[in-house]
Amino acid sequence: MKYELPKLGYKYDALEPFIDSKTMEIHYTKHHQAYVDKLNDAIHKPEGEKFHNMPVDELLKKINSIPESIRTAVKNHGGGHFNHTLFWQLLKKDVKFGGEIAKAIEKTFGSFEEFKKKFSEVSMARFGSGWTWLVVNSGKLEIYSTANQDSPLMEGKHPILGLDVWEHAYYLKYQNRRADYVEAFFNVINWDKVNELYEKAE
Ligand code: MN3
Repeated sequence: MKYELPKLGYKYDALEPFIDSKTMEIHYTKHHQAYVDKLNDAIHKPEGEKFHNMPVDELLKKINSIPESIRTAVKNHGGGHFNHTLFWQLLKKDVKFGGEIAKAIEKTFGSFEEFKKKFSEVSMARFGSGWTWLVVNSGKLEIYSTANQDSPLMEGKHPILGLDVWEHAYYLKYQNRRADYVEAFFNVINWDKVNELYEKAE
């Protein structure tokens, strides 16, 4: 089995003006494609044979049983493939904040505004490249950040919302202004998808 770039499901300009068309195109066709290609290269080495037909989320959950010679490549590129596949599905304009996840966020963080503040602070505090996550960890909501393409799945956490804070995700439009990009992200969160993932994660 070869890992493949999943269908995006919307046009590159669907998230304008918050995430621009050119960034979407390059991010999806170049960056995500490269993670897919390099994951295929790693897993198709002889020592990866046992793992050939394993879905990418399973690879990440079992990262410590992957042979050491290919483990870093699987972590980086498998993580990149999984994280981006999730990220594309989490983006949509004009979706209302609501449902069970809204209740859980208000209960955990006090209010939507407090949640947004914490999520933004964690996004700004990531030095270099990484992701900000809202995860379900042992039944509880948690905001935290991972470096590089590390996935919450590797720690047994269930990601239900994620933000790519690598410069490649925002530099064309926002240059060094990560805070503006994070603010813009809050206009394109697909809360329906977050709700679906939240209900499955419980
Ligand atoms: Mn990216």
